[in-house]
Amino acid sequence: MCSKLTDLETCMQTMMAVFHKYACKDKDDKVFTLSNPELKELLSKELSGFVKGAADAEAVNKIMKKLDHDKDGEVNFQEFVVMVSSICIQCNDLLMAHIKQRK
Ligand SMILES: [Ca+2]
Ligand SMILES: [Ca+2]
Repeated sequence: MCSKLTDLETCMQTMMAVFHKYACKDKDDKVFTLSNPELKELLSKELSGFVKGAADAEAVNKIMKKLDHDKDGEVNFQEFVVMVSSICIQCNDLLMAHIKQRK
């Protein structure tokens, strides 16, 4: 990586680092994808403020089903990025609505 990263590059690097930190938690060979328990741990430790039911097993099962587009029972990086992007878009929508209300 370059020596001086921009804010957005740092953000992208962090997204990769967070994904891989949790993707290799299970003691199996699926180190590049999130299993249900890995996703649950990631959500509860990294996104509990933004995702309702991040620590709730049933809610995580629903989230897992929604994210798992290729139906392999795991969340790959592409599926993870879709989730983070969707949450980011929703947060931006809320921010814009808040700004408009204050005008
Ligand atoms: Ca894994
Ligand atoms: Ca998948």
